[in-house]
Amino acid sequence: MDSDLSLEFLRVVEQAAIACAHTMGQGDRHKSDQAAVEAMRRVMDTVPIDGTIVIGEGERDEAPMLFIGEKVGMNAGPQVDIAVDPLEGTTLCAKNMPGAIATMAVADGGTLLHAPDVYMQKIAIGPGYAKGVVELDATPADNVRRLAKAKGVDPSAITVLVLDRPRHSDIIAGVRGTGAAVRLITDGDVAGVIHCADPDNTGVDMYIGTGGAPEGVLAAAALRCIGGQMQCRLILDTEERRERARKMGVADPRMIYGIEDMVKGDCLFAATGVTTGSLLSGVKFRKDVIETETVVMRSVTGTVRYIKAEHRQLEKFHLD
Ligand code: VTB
Repeated sequence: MDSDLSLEFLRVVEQAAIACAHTMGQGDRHKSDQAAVEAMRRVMDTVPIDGTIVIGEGERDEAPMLFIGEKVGMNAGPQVDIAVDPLEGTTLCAKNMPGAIATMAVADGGTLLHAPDVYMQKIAIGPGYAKGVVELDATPADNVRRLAKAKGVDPSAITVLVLDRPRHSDIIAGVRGTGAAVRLITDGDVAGVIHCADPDNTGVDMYIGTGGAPEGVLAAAALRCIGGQMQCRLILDTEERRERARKMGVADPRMIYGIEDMVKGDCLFAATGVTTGSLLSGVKFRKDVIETETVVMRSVTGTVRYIKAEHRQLEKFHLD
């Protein structure tokens, strides 16, 4: 991870986003996902890395490409762990709703949490707060009050982002009970967590809720680069899930993971907007030009780059 592979991975997420954006609004989320996966896989193999997918499209027997354990890259250069979500928010893309992204994170080999594809409880806030100001096991109301106090504002000035699911009704009621605002999203909690890192622009102070564990590791990689706090716990509520987690190296099924437990060293995070959201603009197909917006973050330097690109050589996108 000493060498800066930002530009290489920029191309990987751009191509994945463009491929699935082509299916945007067609109502077929599997087709959208497949387009992103195939493009990501193809471009990944042109990058000079010896990569292993640790967070991917599923186990070897359930995913044809980008499965957990799959080797990717040119088999040259640094040994890296790779987490991918070629299309985070498949439904958002299929329905042409805001906030779908193509995303990935890269870190030194052996440093990313190998999370099974189960649910994960998550809480996240942005940078600038004392460690532990909010806690996964505190009540949502408590966390709002603690965060408001640390920020020096009334709870009514706090906004909490929550995935709109029936399982979150207590969280939503608890937050609202303090006078704080809840912002609901239908999908896409990788971007959701990232919103917390820039409350002045996004209006979001905190993320609370249960979403996918793979998405949790990707979000942790982003916060490792831009700062912030996160606490997570895998939901291992059946013997089968505990066994799957054990096989991936999870010794304590009740463990609370901080960012450093999920991303143990330096990392790179990249995401391209597929549909326009509050984090990134989506792919735009103009006459003879495709426009994209990508964010690339590096923890080594803390640099965050927003890259707007105009692609003119359209043959390379393999669009029919
Ligand atoms: C979560 C969230 C994702 O799907 O995995 C969610 O992390 C799944 O929750 O961002 P449900 O099973 O309740 O749909 C996303 O929203 C999109 O993949």
